[in-house]
Amino acid sequence: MANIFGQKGGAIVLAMVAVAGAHANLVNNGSFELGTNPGSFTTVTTGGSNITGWNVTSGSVDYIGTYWQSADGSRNVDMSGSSLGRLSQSFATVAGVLYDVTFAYSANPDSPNGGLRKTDVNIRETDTSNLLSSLQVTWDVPTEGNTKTNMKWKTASFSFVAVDAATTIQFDSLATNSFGIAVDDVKVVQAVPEPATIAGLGMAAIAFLRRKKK
Ligand SMILES: [Ca+2]
Repeated sequence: MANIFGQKGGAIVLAMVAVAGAHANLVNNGSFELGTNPGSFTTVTTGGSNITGWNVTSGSVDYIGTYWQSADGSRNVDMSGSSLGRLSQSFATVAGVLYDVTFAYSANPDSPNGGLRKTDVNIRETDTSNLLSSLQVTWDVPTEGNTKTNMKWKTASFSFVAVDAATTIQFDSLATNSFGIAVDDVKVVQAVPEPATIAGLGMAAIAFLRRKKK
């Protein structure tokens, strides 16, 4: 290892270990807290700009305020407004880098019995719309027993490798009109190396520095 790391190399490894885990959220307004005050809730149709940073590119979504509990802060989104909604945002990425996507989800507690609420979360290369990764979440309200005051939010996560300088996250409601999956607290961050890898890097750097002091 000493042959690989010069004196400056060892310092760089230590600096990398120090910043691991501090990657910023690449999604703008991932908790939906910024935008036109929805009050109880506001239906946002295609082209609507009520939700800062996010575009409704098909159908409609409900921008939820006080109508039901949020996972984070005081606003979230029902992916089915008066029709199946599509909500998207493009963000900067680096080709070849692994990113982790996490978000909170529940479903409209007013959903009638029968039929799963469904939403696909698609990650696409922005300029080509090529699909890079996808996750489908489903929710059965009678089974989960969530209510407006206790939404029983869950967390979902998946990963993708970027292929270009811009990537799009796209939520696509699949079921059902007016009663959809609720989403909140959307985050995309550069993946952090596994703890064992970080520890290994740190140990290698420390061992190297100890050798240098002799
Ligand atoms: Ca929120």
